[in-house]
Amino acid sequence: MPASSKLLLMGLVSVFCFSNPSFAKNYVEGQVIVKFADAHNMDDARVTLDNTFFDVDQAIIPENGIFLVKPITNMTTEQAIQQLTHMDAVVYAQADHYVTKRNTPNDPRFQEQWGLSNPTEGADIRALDAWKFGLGGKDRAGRDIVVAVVDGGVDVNHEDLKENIWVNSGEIAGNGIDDDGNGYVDDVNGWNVFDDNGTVSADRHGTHVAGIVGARGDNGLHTVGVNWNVKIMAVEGASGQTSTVLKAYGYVLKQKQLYLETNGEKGANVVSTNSSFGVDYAKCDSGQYPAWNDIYNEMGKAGILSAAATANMNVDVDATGDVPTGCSSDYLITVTNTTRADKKSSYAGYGATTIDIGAPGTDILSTLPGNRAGTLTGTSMATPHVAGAVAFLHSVASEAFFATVQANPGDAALLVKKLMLSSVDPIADLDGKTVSGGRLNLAKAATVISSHSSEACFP
Ligand SMILES: [Ca+2]
Ligand SMILES: [Ca+2]
Ligand SMILES: [Ca+2]
Repeated sequence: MPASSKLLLMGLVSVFCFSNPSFAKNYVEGQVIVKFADAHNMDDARVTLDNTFFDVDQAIIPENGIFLVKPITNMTTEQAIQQLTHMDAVVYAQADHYVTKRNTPNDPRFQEQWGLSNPTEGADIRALDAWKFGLGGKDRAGRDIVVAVVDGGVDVNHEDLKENIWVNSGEIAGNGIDDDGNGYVDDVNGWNVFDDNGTVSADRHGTHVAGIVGARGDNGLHTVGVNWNVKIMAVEGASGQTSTVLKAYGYVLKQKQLYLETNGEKGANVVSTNSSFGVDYAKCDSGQYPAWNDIYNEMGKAGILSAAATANMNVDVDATGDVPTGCSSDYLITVTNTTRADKKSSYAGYGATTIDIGAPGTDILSTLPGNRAGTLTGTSMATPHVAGAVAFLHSVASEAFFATVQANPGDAALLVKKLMLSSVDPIADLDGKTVSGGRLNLAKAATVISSHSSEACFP
């Protein structure tokens, strides 16, 4: 399409893109629920509507005179309600509104998870409202959505995580053979870079992070993640040397590329990585750290948006530098830590051009090794809210967004980032200190991504 046509199309489409969703029709067009005064079966109801512009479609509760009525001429539902309401035989007429299941999880410690939902105080990511759109897990084609937790390991046997741990279906555990031929022997749930094998450690930090992304929801146990359902790939290799981290990301990239090349037969449908490690005071774009932007760009082109935690110090990363959160790759989304008072933590980095977004990271309850749960604080806890959100948004996205995922996964990754940054709740303490000026609002982002009808609709 010539650029001028595309611009024109964008102009036309954008008219429909950013209407407040609360103004969208919340009822079924072309049908009305009617209560008749004296009609208690289909025949009587039909007789009542003889010589009108309406017909009875269904008996709802005929004993109480309640039926579903449809206009037989061209009129809006509003006009139909108005006309029906004025008939003597009609007690009332109302629209057939959509009813949403209220998805409040039964996990016993959910009430303590202020970062997900805290209606009285705010400062949360509005997870309860987001879960009206879905609970995470699969994309529109029913394919598992995977988040790679690159950390010190994950307790893959934790009772609140094990159902949400990624399993490499082509790999047989413990037989010393690379059954799926992906270059990694016995990589059943991920990879351990330190030991060069498929056995990941039950690390405290990584287990907490994994639970924020996706502790199993509504299973009556412990906590709930941003996603009730998701697949977590455990990649152990988050410290030591840059080469260690590159091997960890290399595993993730390989699995996603295999997934794309084999149309899902092999590999894993990774859409985000979570990383909370780095090199303090390092200037990523100084020319001394080219491997970092390179790996984020390569993963990004394969459709992986990488969430990275900035420094746990009250420093301006724009000035001091930080690797990776000062790196310029478009496929990085960099995160600082917000508190229950909806302020930036005084122990967290910031940067008007380098740090993208805030997310709850102070006193965050999540899973800990040995079937436990507990509270930790840091940018490390903020970031998995964002990595988890990326996965969640893929699970509730519109058909148009999914078409982009299939045609160009890299574009889709960038769209998710733009969408998340443009749908934050602005908070004063992040104004001028982050790119977005706000804290993640999952519900707002879910509303936008689930309803957009065209790529041109994205900001
Ligand atoms: Ca393998
Ligand atoms: Ca094997
Ligand atoms: Ca749970």
